Amino acid sequence: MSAGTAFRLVQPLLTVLPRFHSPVTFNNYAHFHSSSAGASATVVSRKQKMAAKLSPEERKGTIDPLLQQGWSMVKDRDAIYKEYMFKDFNQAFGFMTRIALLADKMDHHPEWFNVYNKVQVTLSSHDVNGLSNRDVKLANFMEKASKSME
Ligand code: H2B
Repeated sequence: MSAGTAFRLVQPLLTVLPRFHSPVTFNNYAHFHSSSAGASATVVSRKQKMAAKLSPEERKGTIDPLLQQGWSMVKDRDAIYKEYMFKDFNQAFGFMTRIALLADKMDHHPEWFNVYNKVQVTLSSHDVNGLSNRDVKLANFMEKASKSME
């Protein structure tokens, strides 16, 4: 391989790599393509802002209503917890599937445990080490989804 060919292959990397250090966005990832026409790369940026930890005022409007719906604060941790019970495994796993699709789209994943018809969920935002509006969004979606399984 000539030096010119090698450079053409490596060059897309040089334009892509600095973007991984962007302070305001994360989850940048790159698709690399190579064909007979040469190599190229496309950067896909999901442009998500860092979630901020909820303020005490924000908690009144968002967490308090969840605490009225069976959610509770986790001991020694800024996180919320709820246990859902379903008719059977099919319902429980159907619920989890619906949640998983949104969670992955949000890049915000629940800590959860399932056995048969029981799903125990803990929500917290690891990047801010506490509750953010992503947990509120996911919890409210869980409420809606669990009711629609009834
Ligand atoms: N889920 C939760 N609950 N908190 C996070 O901070 C988080 C996540 N971060 N899912 C995401 C994935 C991060 O680890 C990836 C690399 O984007």
